Amino acid sequence: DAQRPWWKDAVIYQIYPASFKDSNADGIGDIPGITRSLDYIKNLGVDTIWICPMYDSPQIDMGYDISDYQKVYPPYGTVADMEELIHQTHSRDMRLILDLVINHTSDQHAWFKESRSSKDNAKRDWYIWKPARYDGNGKRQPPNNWRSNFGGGSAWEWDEHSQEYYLHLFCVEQPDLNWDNEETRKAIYDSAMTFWLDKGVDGFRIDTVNMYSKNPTYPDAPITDHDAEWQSAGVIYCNGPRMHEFLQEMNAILARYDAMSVGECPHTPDRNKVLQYVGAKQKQLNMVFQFDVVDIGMGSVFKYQTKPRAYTLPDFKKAVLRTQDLLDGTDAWTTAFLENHDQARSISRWCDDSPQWRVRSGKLLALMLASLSGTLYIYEGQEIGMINIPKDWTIEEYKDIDSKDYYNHVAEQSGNDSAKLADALAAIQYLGRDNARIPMQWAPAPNGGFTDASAQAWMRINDSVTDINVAQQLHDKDSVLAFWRRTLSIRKQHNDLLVHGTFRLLDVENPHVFSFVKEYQDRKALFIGNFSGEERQVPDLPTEGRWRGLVGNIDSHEDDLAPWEGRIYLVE
Ligand code: TEU
Ligand code: CA
Repeated sequence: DAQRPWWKDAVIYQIYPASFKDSNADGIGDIPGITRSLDYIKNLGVDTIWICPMYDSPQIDMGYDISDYQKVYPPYGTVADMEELIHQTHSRDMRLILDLVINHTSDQHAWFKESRSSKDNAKRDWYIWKPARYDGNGKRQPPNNWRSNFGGGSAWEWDEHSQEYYLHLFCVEQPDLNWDNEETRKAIYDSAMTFWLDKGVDGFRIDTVNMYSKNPTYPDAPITDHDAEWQSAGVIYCNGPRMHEFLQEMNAILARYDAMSVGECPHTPDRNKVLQYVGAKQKQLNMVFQFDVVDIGMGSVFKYQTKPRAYTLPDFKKAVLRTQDLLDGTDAWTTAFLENHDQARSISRWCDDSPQWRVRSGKLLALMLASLSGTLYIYEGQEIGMINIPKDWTIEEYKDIDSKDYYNHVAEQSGNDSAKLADALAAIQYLGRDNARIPMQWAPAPNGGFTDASAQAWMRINDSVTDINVAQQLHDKDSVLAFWRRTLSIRKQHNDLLVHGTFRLLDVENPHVFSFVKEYQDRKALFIGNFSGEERQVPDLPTEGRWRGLVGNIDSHEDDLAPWEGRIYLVE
């Protein structure tokens, strides 16, 4: 179909600059390291690259706290390095999208420094400032009970100097911008969007896209954690009244450059709400990342759960269905992904990362993802089957503010109770964002080939690097890497069916086997995956014709499914 926009058929590879490839032996990944790895990425069968924030930043939240949109964080390189990366990407017929982080800036951004300097500063209203409330005892209180996204603290920070609170939905050093101010919006568009679009970037992954418009009354969140002062408030501060207006405004800029957009859409389980963002006629976003799948098994108060794996396979299937059925009878578009820089590794989370099963598990997930409709996203290292941080690493090895703040919160609440802290560490090992953020495993060499043998890598290399790395897999036709390459080429070959087909879930309540049909005009494909470590019966195949095996993650001619076996069939 010649009318299809390029981003629908794209396979997008996400890069975390700090951890991808270090080119100058300072132990930190960088832009030239990405540029030098473009052929590796291209050979995988990827068309587009998304890089996480590479802007100047104090790095309190790994670059999601931006102090200057028009500069590159010096350890990563320069604007000239970015121009070279854009050029080299395009010359390989690939595209590049950047992360657009505009719900908040760093507190070190010049705008915020001005804003906090005094109540009558011209940029005061560029951020969200509110006076204190005073309780019955005359004690100063923030404007409401919202908890920030990290740790257990308030989403409001008292500014001693100007005697007001400012809002920070994430960490204290990430003040929220005031989108209701038109001048602020214009400055955001010019400095964060147009500057880079003029340099040739092909679009943006838009951070926390549904948080810009806040409910003007700033209501208290309902009490879900009775022991806590501050309450989780995502459903209150997401999807505010002016969201659609703001996004249409942004979309008009993106459209001038024919640039794509994918927005991150947390706290939005309602299909109709999602459709308002991604319906083609709404002209807001091309697609969003829904959180239905990755939020499975997370706690409602804290995402970190002391009892991991609190979910069933039917929960997983139904969540996948909610992302797939966005296409059903609509003009909307969707995404398929299991990993990113905020999530644990998919093999560890959804399958079995033991040496016995992890290769097969990685291939099973590749087959499943490649069969889903929408734009497909792969996160660095997923293509070689990287797994979570080992269980014996101590909290000192973790760097992420989200995990650290949670751990400190538990320490404080429990008075350093060692059993509670051990639980917290286990929960962080299971769901922590650092699982995705440790260095890319390039080779079975000192520092995993990520940086020079003599350098000090900014984060510890996963001990599994001796068995899981690019160098070995490039020469192994049975590797996870070889399988991803093959699977992506099959996806391209059956593009209509696998990327654009209608999704029909089968056998929903089967607790071990996941199966679904894809349909496009008179063509049909079927995915079957055994999500368990035991043999399972193949469910009754739908009766609509003769099914022929197209590809599987093991060579099997058995009727039963082996542990973690996956297959795709086509109707003859
Ligand atoms: O994440 C926003 C988000 O809603 C979550 O996935 C968040 O990471 C989670 O609540 C933490 O437990 C985006 C970025 O992807 C994330 O890396 C940033 O930290 C965050 O925005 C703030 O910019
Ligand atoms: Ca470097």
